[in-house]
Amino acid sequence: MKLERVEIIRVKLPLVRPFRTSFGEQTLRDVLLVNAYSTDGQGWGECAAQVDPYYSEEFIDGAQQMLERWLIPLLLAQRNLVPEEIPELLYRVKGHRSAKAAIEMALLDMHLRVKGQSLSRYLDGVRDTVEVGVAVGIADSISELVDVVADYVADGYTRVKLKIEPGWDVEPVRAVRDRFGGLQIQVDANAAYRAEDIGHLKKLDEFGLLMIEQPFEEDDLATHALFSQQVLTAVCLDESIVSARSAEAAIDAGACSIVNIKVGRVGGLLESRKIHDLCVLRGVDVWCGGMLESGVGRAANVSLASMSGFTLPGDISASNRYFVQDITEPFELVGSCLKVPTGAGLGIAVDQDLLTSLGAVRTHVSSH
Ligand code: OSB
Ligand code: MG
Repeated sequence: MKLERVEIIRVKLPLVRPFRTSFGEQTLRDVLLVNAYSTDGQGWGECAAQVDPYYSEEFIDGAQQMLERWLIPLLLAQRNLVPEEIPELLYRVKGHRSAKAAIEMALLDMHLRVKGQSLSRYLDGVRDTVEVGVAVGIADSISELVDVVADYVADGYTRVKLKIEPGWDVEPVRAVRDRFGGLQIQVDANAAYRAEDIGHLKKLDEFGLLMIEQPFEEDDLATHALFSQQVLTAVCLDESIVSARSAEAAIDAGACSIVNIKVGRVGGLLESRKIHDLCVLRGVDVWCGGMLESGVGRAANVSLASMSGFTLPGDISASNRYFVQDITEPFELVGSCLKVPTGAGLGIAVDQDLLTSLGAVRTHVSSH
């Protein structure tokens, strides 16, 4: 296939509830979509980068620059684009993984739409529904947190992830555990702790958590390994895992026993598949993380999570947990699961009229 032009679309979607983590609070999702066109058809991708460079070094305006100036021109110059070769073509550009993931997603979607094959089928998915959970932000008070969790439990969620930070950890977790005995609970610190907090974090062992996600800094495998030896709860890495190679290094170092796979963080669906395959080989559980995606990125996440190694519920909640109105058909909770799209490619349609009415800003990139 020959890439002819790409449209980058930016649109802001307000969140139904502010989302607070150790690195800040978000009240809206600043969405960047990529719509790629070839002679054969078109496809969609979404960039997972956030507004601020607080989760990782990427930020959404920087990702747009990267796509416009470097990544898309590089791909427009190819006479024959084969999706499997995209990571190698983009390798020359250092980092900027979520920008790379966005254009790779659009080209895979385009390729699979032409082939008439779903992304799940392409990835050898084995499930037609996937178990999901919900990520719960830091609240103003413990009673407010318990109320928010109660709403999600009423919706059907059976697994919650509580965001923690120093000063908001043992007591909020205790309150949720006391109130919801059978609920699966895990916590995510987004790298907010240091080695001297190990003793304190070990107090979380009494709550039977599914895992503790990324307690320490992203480049600090040593402290994660030390902590893993001392804590009973499973340690999961998010920010530290940026490639299959870094996943292997983390596993070899004993830094984690669970890996969170995020398409954007690792540079695309193809690298995500590599990490999945590695973890299956090494007996490490994986699950699909989320970055507050719209229906486009959500479709990719649900399809990825249909692969056999995704044995833990993903941070892939129903659309209405994030937005009043999504820009695709909404993903809805069925029990505690989402349905895997079966249509070709991502299996979703983007509502172009809605994008326009929401004031979407479009930038065209082509070689002429
Ligand atoms: O650490 O998993 C994270 C959102 C933005 C940046 C980082 C993270 C998150 C989430 C959101 O936890 C999970 C979701 O999309 O539901
Ligand atoms: Mg995380």
